[in-house]
Amino acid sequence: MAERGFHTFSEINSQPDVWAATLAEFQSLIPAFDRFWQQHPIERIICTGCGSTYYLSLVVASLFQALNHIPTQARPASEVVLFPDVVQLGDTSTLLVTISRSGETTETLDAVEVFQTRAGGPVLAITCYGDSALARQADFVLTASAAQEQSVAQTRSFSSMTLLAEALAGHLAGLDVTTVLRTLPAIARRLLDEYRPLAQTLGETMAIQRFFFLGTGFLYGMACEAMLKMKEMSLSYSEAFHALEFRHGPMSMVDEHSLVIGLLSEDAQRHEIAVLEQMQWAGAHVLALSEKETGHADVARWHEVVLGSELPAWARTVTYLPVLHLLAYHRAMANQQNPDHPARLDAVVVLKSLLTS
Ligand code: F1P
Repeated sequence: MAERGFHTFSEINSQPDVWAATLAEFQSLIPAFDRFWQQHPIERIICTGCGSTYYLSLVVASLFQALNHIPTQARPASEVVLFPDVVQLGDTSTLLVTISRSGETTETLDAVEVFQTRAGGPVLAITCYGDSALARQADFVLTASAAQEQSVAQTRSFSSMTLLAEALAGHLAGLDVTTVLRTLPAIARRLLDEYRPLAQTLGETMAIQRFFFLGTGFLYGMACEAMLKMKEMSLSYSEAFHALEFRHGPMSMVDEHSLVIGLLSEDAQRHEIAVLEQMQWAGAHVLALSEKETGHADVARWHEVVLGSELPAWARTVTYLPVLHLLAYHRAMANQQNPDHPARLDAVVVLKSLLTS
């Protein structure tokens, strides 16, 4: 049996190579995707998934809205199945984007069935398994085959499917995505090498007992995913909020045993930093992930990850993850957990179909 955390650690560190392979796979799928897109005049999109892949749906929806100006909403697959009228499934001009690492999660498969029966629109699947049940149900499949994993918690699979979504939204916006995104593997390598010591130190600081992940815009879904990684891998108290929502109640939980992690945007950074400063005054430790230095290097209990990607905000979205994966991994190890097999979790939730009476 592999050493505790072996798979998670190697999957986190393989992200630069796996991202490069994912971009190459995307490139090879572009001609077929263009044909699919031309056949289906899309006016509206619903993105769906479960757990991590629901959080990825939030990211994908924000990308489609901002880059492609297509009205898009993200819903957990169970909501699509159980509350189709609340979701409003639409008609044949609606595209369902289903996201699932395994392509075998019951609720996600059920959501496709409900959508196909009630709306009749096309289904696009984003998955790591091109031979999965979801892939067979879908009209078009984008795969990140190199990102398949042995660990229960999604790391490189999530980031690689994020990359596919970025590439898709960029391509639909008429951008040469291969050129824009080609520096991402090298950026991930640098971030993993440069910030592993910081992630390890913070992960092993047992005086920190609560983790709060804050993000806005494209980055709210990423904050949710980072929160889930911390919870799943290390069984730690971990929550995610829209950055400015944090003042409206949740901040009452902050004390000197808290780490407040800000995934800083460029557009709203001044407001996000004000929240982090307020939490630092309240005694919290702060970790700011930002494209450029924030000028807080000398502030007590303030730590920083400088992304330095030189990419537009949408393309940079995925770069926030690798260091936060390391943070969750090191806290899991310090908590004597095995991040490869988190307690009470399976890699896929397979249930009796929600549609059977
Ligand atoms: C979704 C998921 C994971 C979660 C857990 C159970 O799987 O909810 O996000 O970490 O392991 O499954 P999938 O549909 O993306 O394969």
